[in-house]
Amino acid sequence: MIKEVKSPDTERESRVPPNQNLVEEIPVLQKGDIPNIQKDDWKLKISGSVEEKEELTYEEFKELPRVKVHADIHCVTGWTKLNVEWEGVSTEVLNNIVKIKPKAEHVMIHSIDDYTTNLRLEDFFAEDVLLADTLNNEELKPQHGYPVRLVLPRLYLWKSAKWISEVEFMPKDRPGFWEKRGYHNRGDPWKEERYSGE
Ligand SMILES: Nc1nc2c(c(=O)[nH]1)N[C@H]1C(S)=C(S)[C@@H](COP(=O)(O)O)O[C@H]1N2
Ligand SMILES: [Mo]
Repeated sequence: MIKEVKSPDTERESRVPPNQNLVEEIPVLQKGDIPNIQKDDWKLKISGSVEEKEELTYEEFKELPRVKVHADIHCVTGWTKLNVEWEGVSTEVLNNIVKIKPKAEHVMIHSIDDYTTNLRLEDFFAEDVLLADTLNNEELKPQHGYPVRLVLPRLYLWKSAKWISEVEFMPKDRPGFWEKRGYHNRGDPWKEERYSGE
């Protein structure tokens, strides 16, 4: 049986965060070109503050326990899409693959297009966070992160890195691509954490 999770924000009475507008289709946004990744060339490194680094192939990733997450998504540019179904591997499963050192408090996600995004461990390991390979019951399309993207439904979508290649556990926080460019370090849409200093 595949585990099913409802992102807690989908149970709110009012599901649209302040100053967001509903869309029907999920827009496609990234900093550059959409990379063309062959699944046999893809690997996921798990590095940084871990006892032993690991590297998963696509085949190994596909054998991990799976989860389905029902969620809404919110982009800092102002759109919200309700009722999205993601499927893949819960971030919690990484704890069965590596032993994370107690000093680790943050994580940096690295992507093939040199995109990065930083997260607190408690956000990264929330129950509705997953490494997704499926969107609305179809294999992820290249423009949405094929073969695997991170999904954090409770933070603005820039935190949900597409085309991920490495999960780096860190004792000290560092800003990622957008966080270096003035976006908020955390990005909670309900608090409108759009830009730093707000
Ligand atoms: N690797 C990578 N992931 C990324 C980005 C990017 O430029 N590169 N852009 C982010 C931003 S700003 C947004 S809004 C979402 C868009 O995801 P979508 O195209 O699936 O809607 O991807 C996020 N993940
Ligand atoms: Mo974005």
